[in-house]
Amino acid sequence: MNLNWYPGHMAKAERGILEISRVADVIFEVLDARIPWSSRGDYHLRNKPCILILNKSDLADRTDTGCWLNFFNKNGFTAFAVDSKVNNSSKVISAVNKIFPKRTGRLLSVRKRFDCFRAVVIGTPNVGKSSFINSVLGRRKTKVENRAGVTSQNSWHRFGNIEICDTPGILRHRLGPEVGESIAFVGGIKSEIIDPELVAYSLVTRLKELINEKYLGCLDLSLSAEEVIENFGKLRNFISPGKNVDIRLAASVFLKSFQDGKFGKITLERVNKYGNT
Ligand SMILES: Nc1nc2c(ncn2[C@@H]2O[C@H](COP(=O)(O)OP(=O)(O)OP(=O)(O)O)[C@@H](O)[C@H]2O)c(=O)[nH]1
Ligand SMILES: [Mg+2]
Repeated sequence: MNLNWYPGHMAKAERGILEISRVADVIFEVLDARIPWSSRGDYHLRNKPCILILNKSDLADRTDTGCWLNFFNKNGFTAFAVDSKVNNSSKVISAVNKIFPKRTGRLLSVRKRFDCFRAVVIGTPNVGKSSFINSVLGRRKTKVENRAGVTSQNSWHRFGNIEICDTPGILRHRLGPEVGESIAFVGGIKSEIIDPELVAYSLVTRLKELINEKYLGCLDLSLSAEEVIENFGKLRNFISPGKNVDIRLAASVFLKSFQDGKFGKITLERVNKYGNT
């Protein structure tokens, strides 16, 4: 699958993140819990402390999420899992307290306008950065949509004595094909620049590698990727005027169904393949 992973505006967005990190006390890097490896940016943002947040944990396999948290924690990160559909303020306060035990305790209690703590939220497009900020603020302050590239500029928000900055999603410059595929599977690459059929076939292939059972819901994984998508289209009655299955539509709906968790809680990357624990 050959996609243009790195559209021109990404270089600008990446420079923007480097610039904003200058004023950060801490970076919150939001990952998609279904692809913790591929959604990691590995940016070196002025050596600021970085907290990893495995978001969309409600859509990921609970055991895999536990393994990834162990892996990251063992490798020196503070990492925790969240579902941004619920309030996450206490998780953020305890993670920040862990990194800055003295300073934050004082900052959170004093609540003075200029005595604040700055957190910059970064991550791959569509991982849920803006949703995560809303879940910390307890209010819908940032724009959230289910597509990559919704946030186009930095915006600061206040939560007690924490100032928290939302930023546009960024993609790493050199993505290997497998990383790029993973990001496409969870909707992190603009739909205009992907071929839904190729992405859907690759996703079926990934699911076949991961899942030992023959069936995943209505999907018979013993069939070829093309047959799985064709059958999915037949089941949904996506028939084009020539009486054939509308494969493009079937592939698009298949991807959306996976992204919305309709096939269950599935993590697409296992820690034992990527990291030595
Ligand atoms: N199920 C579930 N959906 C989530 C969660 N967090 C975010 N979403 C959904 O994911 C989609 C993207 O969320 P955003 O917050 O806009 O993601 P973003 O990272 O800010 O995206 P960009 O600004 O485009 O980079 C939206 O449809 C959210 O409702 C979560 O924890 N669980
Ligand atoms: Mg956003």
